[in-house]
Amino acid sequence: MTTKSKALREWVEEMAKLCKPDLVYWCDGSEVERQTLVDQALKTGELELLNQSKLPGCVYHRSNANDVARVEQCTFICTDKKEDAGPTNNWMAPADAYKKVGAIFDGSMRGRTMYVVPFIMGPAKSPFSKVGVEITDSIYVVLNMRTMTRMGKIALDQLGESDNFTKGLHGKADLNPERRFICHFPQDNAIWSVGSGYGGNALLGKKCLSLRIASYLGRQEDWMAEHMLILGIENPQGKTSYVAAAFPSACGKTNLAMLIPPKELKGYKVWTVGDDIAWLRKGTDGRLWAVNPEAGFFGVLPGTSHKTNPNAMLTMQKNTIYTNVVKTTDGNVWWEGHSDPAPHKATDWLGREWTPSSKEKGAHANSRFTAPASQCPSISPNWESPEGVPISAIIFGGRRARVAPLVYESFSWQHGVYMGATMASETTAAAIGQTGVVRRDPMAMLPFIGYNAGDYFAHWLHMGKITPKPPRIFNVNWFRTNANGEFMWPGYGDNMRVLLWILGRCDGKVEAQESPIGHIPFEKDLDLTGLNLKHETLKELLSIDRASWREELSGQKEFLDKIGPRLPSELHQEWQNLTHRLFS
Ligand code: OXD
Ligand code: MN
Repeated sequence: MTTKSKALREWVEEMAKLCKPDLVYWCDGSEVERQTLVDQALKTGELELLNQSKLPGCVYHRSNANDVARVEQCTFICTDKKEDAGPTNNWMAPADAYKKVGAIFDGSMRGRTMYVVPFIMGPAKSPFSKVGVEITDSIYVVLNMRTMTRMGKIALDQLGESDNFTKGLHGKADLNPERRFICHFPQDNAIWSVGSGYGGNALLGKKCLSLRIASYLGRQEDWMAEHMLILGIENPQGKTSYVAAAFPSACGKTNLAMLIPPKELKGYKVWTVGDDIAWLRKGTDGRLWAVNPEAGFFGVLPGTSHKTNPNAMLTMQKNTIYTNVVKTTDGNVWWEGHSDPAPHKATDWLGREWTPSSKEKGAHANSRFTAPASQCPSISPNWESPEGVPISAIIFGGRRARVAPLVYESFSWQHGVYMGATMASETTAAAIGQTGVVRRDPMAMLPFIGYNAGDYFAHWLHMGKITPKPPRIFNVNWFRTNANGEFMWPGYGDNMRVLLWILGRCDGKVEAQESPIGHIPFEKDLDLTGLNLKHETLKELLSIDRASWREELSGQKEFLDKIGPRLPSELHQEWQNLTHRLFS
């Protein structure tokens, strides 16, 4: 394969000089190439073959035990000035980072092949899309990138002679957590990631490019890169409206993106556009349009079943990479929360013998599937539309036991930005051992904002000003509990009922009641047909507990103060307005 881009050729040569691989291989994205790479990885044990009659085209990968999640403590934004990275990011000066990480890359690919992986984030030829090139020494990474992006020749064709591409260098080196760095150089449009093979750290198209670097580029170019799913809701008359939604991890984003409406809501259908990332820009009609820059799903497995997410289960029946799950003796896969009963005898994610009576869980809590989006039964016919899909509503959400009602709508774009900026989620017992710890996660972007968070909020305000018909902004909470700590809302497919209220608001068809925190539904306006929900429960789900909100106010203030001098004054103003409304 050859590239017409001189800048790309020179950069690859330079990186090869640094990493000193035995061989440099340019990926074309073909099927023959995929097969060759899989065969090689099977030989070295980097991959294992699964049962091809049950799971055609599927392979299995075990991570190094110390390398199973994103590592925020090793993730850096490297800008000339520390203030440009802001208070929510780790910072290193670019020269220091290149020196420190360069020393680890130096000679790290001796005895290995260096794969050059050109890729497009966004549909080919879309005005939204961006070309990146990832250099890596991991076949697992190449194969994941092949599913998660438009990879190979198609990307070189799109790049042509241009030098406008994100330069991503990735190497496993010795997988030593002490020598693990995920560095972003927004001013150079570059990423250096070393010492990890885990998806979020190593698939540079995903969080590194499509969120951290893209958020920086979006600010310069008047668009937004957000940690949001995108879905379409088709009504019985055949009209489809789209929403984008941001939730912190462990709040069911992939499930919502692939929702199947309850049977009582006849004639409605949900179409999946994306489950993790949205790029949004103003369309010629003055609305905000969104694309999903990814081409696949990299989803969490534990808890995924035919009950919780049938579409995800069907998506991953073929051509899927399974990472860190239980592998059965007949080459099948299983994880905690799977629809099938646990296998009698299997190996766990660490390769140890595992039975249902084993003390430890068989699948890692962050075990994953990588599957092509095109295989999802609910994939939207417009998911690769170059102009994207028009967004009617932006939805923020988190896991809040008491504070947030089931759904409420902001008074304005500015108030909606405040709602997003002060978003939070409470930790679950399973994750941390202590329940109810509130973690602020603005727009679910805390680990992904590629620059100063104060400037990021200002950019949100700016986008509202330049977009004549911006989406309405909502907040949802599927996780409200009653006095006994039990969830009050059934969640999953029934979340559709809340989405329909949201669309009713967007279409101007539904009235709402004003409360101190925003517009909340009149009980009669939520379609609860077929749902056995007591009237008192619904009332409580929609209620606002002023005492908890007053406490919440101080948590919000504390967080805003941490953002420092670049926090837009509008957000201080919104805090004051909210305080005033809650105390009046
Ligand atoms: C995440 C993910 O960590 O999508 O948010 O993997
Ligand atoms: Mn995510």
